Amino acid sequence: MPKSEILRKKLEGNSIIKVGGAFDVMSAKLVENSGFDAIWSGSFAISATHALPDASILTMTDFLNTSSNIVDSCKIPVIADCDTGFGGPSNVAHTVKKFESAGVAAICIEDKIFPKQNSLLKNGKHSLVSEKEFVAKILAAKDSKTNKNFMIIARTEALIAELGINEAIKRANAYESAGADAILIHSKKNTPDEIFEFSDRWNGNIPLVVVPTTYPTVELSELIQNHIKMVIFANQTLRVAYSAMNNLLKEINNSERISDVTQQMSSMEEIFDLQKMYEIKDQEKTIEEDLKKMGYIDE
Ligand code: SPV
Ligand code: MG
Repeated sequence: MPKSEILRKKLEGNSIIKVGGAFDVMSAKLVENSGFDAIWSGSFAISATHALPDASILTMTDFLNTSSNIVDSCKIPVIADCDTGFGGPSNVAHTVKKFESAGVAAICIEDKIFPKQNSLLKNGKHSLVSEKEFVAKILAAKDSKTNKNFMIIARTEALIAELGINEAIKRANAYESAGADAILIHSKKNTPDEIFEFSDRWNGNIPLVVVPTTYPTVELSELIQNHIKMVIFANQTLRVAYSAMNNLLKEINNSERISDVTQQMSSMEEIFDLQKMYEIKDQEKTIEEDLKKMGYIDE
């Protein structure tokens, strides 16, 4: 079954969908192997791997390359964070074409002004485009897609911009009417209260998606009770990778021998497994047998 169909079926099902954040193929494989439903290829984490700000600095092609590599190596659906859609409606249309043909299951676009800054940046620039301008982007996205299961997740930053619940509801309604397949409602508060007030007051029919980075004590059961259909753990993999590497490097640099840090690392075997090293060995054997049969190698 195509990955876009897998994701759509899951969204129509009863369980909450758990999405793990990834920033490259290795982290995406770990998300998949840990049993998550889908992979989030997020702008914050991918920008961080280039040591660049999450501020529309990397290009559409940079994000596409990462998502496309992940799609090629993973079986579960990939949801690509496409920021503001990299420009106006024509840029969104082009983005949809490229991500859809790369095998991505869904893209997420947000109603911030380009260039955007990360939603959780203190004193960040969080201005929004008008509702009409963002509706035009959703219309362009819908018009450009060819696979009916490919999804457009519309993300409103109304709460990030501190415009209040009424504005968030108004925009979410407009985005649903324009044909969005789901609404991502984002918050930078350290409790889920405004998210739950939003979900309580919203009467739409499409699923709600959240990213609980700043309210991490929220429990899965509370999200379910409050009609949240998808939860994205956007950046925890990036942050743990950063801290694990940083701690290890400090220790190695202060140590006489690397055996001091062996316990903290994966084994070589685990990495061979990830990179399918033994498939190459099997392939070599098959080729050798064929070469023997063909008389190139003596039996
Ligand atoms: C990302 O992971 O890139 C996101 C979520 O868009 S946030 O960093 O909270 O903006
Ligand atoms: Mg992002």
